Amino acid sequence: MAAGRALPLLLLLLEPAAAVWPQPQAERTPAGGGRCLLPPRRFRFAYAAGSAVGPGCAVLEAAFQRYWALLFAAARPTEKELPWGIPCTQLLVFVATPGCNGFPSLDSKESCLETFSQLVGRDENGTYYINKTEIVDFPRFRHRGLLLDTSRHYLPLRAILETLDVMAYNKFNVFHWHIVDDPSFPYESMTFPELSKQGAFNAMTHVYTDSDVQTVIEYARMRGIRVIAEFDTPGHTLSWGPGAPGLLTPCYLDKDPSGTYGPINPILNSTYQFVTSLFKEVSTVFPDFFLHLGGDEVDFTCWKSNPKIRAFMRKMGFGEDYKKLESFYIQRLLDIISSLGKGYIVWQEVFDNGVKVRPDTIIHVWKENPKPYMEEMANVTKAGYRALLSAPWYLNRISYGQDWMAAYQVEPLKFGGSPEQKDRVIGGEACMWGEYVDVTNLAPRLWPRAGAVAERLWSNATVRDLQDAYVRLADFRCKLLGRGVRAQPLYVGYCENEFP
Ligand code: CP6
Repeated sequence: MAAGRALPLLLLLLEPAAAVWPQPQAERTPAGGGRCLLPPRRFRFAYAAGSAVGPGCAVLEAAFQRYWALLFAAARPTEKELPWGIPCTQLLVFVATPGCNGFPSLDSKESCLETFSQLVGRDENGTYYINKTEIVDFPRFRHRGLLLDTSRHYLPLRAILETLDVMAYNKFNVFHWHIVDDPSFPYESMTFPELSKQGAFNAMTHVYTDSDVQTVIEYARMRGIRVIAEFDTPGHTLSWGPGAPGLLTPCYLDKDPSGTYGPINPILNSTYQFVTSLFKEVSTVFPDFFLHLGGDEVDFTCWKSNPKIRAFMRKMGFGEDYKKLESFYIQRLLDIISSLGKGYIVWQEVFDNGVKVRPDTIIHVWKENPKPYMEEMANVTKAGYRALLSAPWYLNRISYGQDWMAAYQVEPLKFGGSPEQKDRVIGGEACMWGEYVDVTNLAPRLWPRAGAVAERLWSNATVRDLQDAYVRLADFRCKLLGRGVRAQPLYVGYCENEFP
């Protein structure tokens, strides 16, 4: 994936159209066909005449270098050029809109050297070639995300960066970083260092320092990928407790505190002072306009057991409806985030519980029951909110057989609703929750299965043929092996370049 702000790519390039994953919007072999050869030592990327972006654009220059290396990784330095055939010595890149070194955003146009790289083949003599192909390529949905969970298991920086590489190969453009949760708090906060000191699995080795976070954001930016951090509250916060005394609700057994803790305590002013300071920091560390605020799976048992919370419920006239208490917390949180100048994404419960949210809120649909997720997509968009789909794309779930097919067959707009409602579906995310995943099995569990989601979100709605997808995805998986990614097999078969 090359620049943030570039045009929908039109590659006019010099036999059967090569397999590209995800499938471009249009791909055609011109009459007469033809092939040109790419001499590794002479081949270069360059800017086309009239391009709004030229030499000095760091994002593109870096992409040129990466893709040159990817294309010719296997070329021997001494390789002599073959005297026959038409050589193609440059790929001219034309970028229609100026601007180059900013951060990608929801409105960025995207252009891809990736497509070009997948069209390059190598013949029996080891000569690189590309068949004459016309490609028009642009995404169907603007938000194509992948969630990684670094709380259930810590993922080393290297594993995150490698995942960003493979995301770019798949044209994913959002890294949803579910960075903290109940089991551990690996985010090293400058304002509240005790959070990771007390809450990380290991405060020396299993933390993300400010420099680590900056590395991730910059590495992603160079690949046209946004980083959206999730600090999930008020539930899923057990690991916050030790480093933030008084933040969590003490649970009671009959008349006495039981020693265990529940969700964030929503009835104390100190809670809101704390979240204001924390999110002030988080919103400057993560440059994306959006923060993910979670809001899912709040367990009311502990709140119900606590006499002070029950007294507060009475005072507020909430009766026995703890969803009202949850909404009370979330609304105050959302006001804080708005005052920090950020937009927010929340899990669907926030919408389901009737919290008053800003009209530009994005609702993240993840539940498969009690309501079918497509009904939820219809409801969310009917209420005027933008929606993100994840419910059918839980890659942490595994089963025997080719489960990528079910993910592939999802049609995100297949719900009853107006065209305006359909326009509010901005995309979706594949989720890799971390309960059973760490650095040892992350790559094979993600790839190529996440590719099914990538194609559904990138390619035209008409691209749904399973047999065709199988052939291209199996081929793409072999390309991933060639690029050093431990992608698991789809089914029976082999690759020319099995993993080194
Ligand atoms: N953690 C958080 C989780 C999950 C969610 N939120 C989750 C729920 C069900 C499945 C997988 C993950 N582990 N914070 C739900 C959004 Cl199957």
